[in-house]
Amino acid sequence: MNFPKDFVWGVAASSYQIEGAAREDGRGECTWTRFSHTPGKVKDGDTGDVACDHYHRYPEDIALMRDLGVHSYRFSVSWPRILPTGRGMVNEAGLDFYSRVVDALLAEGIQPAATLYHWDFPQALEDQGGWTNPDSVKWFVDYADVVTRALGDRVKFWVDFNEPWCSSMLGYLFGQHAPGVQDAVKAYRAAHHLMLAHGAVVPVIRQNSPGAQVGITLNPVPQLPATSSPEDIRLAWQADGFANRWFFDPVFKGSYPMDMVKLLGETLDGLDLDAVQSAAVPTDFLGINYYMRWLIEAIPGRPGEWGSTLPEGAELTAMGWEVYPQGLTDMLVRVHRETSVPAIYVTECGAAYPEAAAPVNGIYEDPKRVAFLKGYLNGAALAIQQGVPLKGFYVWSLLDNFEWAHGYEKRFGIVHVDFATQKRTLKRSALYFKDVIRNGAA
Ligand code: IFM
Repeated sequence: MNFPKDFVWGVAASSYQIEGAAREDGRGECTWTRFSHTPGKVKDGDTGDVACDHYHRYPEDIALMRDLGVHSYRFSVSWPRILPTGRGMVNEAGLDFYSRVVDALLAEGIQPAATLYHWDFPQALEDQGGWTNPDSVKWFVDYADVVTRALGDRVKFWVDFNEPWCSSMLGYLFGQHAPGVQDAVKAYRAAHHLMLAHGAVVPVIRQNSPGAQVGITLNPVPQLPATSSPEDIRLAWQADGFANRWFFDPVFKGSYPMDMVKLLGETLDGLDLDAVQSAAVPTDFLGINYYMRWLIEAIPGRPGEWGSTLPEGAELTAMGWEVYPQGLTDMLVRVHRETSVPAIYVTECGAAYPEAAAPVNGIYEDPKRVAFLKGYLNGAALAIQQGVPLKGFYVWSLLDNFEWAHGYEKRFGIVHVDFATQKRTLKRSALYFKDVIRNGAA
């Protein structure tokens, strides 16, 4: 499958997952530091304190990117590294770190693609309610203003939020992510403020970074009925409302889906739902992070409740997510059909697989990841053939890293990291991706 000549090939990562240096050079505490240091929250008690030590090793990591030939690197900025208490005093050392990273990327001809919020929220602001506090909109815009003023002359691709579904629902509803709250009212408040913050921040980024492309990254998950029963079909649409439409509708229509508003009822009490109009601010692109689909089935004996299941014999990654590349094609086509966004980027796609025992001739063999990438890249190419304005694809992730509540056990990297020594070793998938980039074909 061939890709357009100007297609952007990239790798992606995020601050808390790779940087480490959690207490260095004035960085403030983030919710993930607090959460991961709370016993029982993260597998094996792992934390991001050191992670891949990218804070010190970024020159080596950028050299790896250069050798692979990637065009763009999607990284995120750590809010408490810039503003240790979330607002007020700016930590110049934090800004300087990202400035050095950006300069080093540009020196290698790699375009920086910066995400402003990939989940490392300042703990000092969480103590004031975090995203459930209406002031969070202003806190975020002020932080974004500082970052985009400092880097906006050189960074010309900005993602404001990464996966607001995860920030609100995993963080405040299911409690699997920091800050570990389990409260539906708070989750929908957080989601609402994230949407308002998106609407408010886009013009600020545009002002500070003239000519930049600005967008948001969502993580749509196809919600398909497990059977043709009317109840499964009805519940799959509800699941779609929960996972997809609750975020897509604000961003592209300026409203919440009415069926969900009715269903959620008093959970939404006190929210000015009409204010979400402001989230439908024009953007230059939409980022899609794509990993899985859910098959929705009614739970017997619990009317109106649904769960997700897997097709018989499904091939799974180490996360237990089904390998189903057609889902990417279908989702890209749907998003293109239902929104007017001029460009779409896959800002993350990749897979975790168990670590190979040892490298052979200096390479970790990871045939399943190679097959995964091939399948999903073909899925992306099929979407382009169907008219989707897909402009780039970022593999998640360059390095094995801190996979949130799973700690270091789940390895997504195309480059292996030995966390005891910090040695980086290529996996076969990195070489495969290098060929894809060189040939413009998967
Ligand atoms: O590691 C995460 C990333 O931080 C956000 N998107 C999904 C990835 C894999 O779970």
